[in-house]
Amino acid sequence: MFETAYIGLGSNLGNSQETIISACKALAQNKHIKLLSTSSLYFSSPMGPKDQPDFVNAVCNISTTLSPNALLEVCQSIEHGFGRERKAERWGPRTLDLDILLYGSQTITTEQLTIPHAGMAQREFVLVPLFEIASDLIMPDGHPIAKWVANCSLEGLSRIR
Ligand code: A4P
Ligand code: MG
Repeated sequence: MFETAYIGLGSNLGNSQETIISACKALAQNKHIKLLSTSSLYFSSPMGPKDQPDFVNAVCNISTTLSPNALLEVCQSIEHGFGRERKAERWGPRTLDLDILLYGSQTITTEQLTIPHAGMAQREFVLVPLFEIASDLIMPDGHPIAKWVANCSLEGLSRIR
């Protein structure tokens, strides 16, 4: 069974723009994943500790036969392949972060996974690229994504390409 999922990509160490583009290609190369669309790249001011470089963020839309947990494993192995080291500091700098934002219309709360991704409702660097590629999306609370975008601050966000 194919499910539609949205993945949020973020990077603020190394060549972040190249990393994000390559990570989308890596997702597309998985035989259980079809890459449907990718947003523009955006610069965004760091959420959390401010003494770190700006992030590059994007969102992509995939269709997949992988279960949510299997998709998480694929995402983590791609992060690892791009040199991601997990550090103790919360919200610190990273070469690549892949978050599963939405998986079909499922709500998941397990130790490994929270879907919809926690905090996405307040994150302009998630909502704006998501809106760009899925402007008609109905969010899990039943509201259109446009309403979520209207309710978040767009400060510190700029489209790159
Ligand atoms: N996990 C739970 N739910 C999910 C999900 N939906 N997708 C678990 C992916 N992973 C999920 O993640 C920690 C654990 O979350 C995983 O083992 C997985 O089982 P992580 O990637 O190791 O740690 P993290 O990303 O540092 O932690 P956290 O709290 O998820 O951080 P966020 O929320 O990803 O935020 N500022 C800007 N401008 N742009 C950014 O992209 N990103 C962060 C990180 C901070 N500030 C930012 C940005
Ligand atoms: Mg993460």
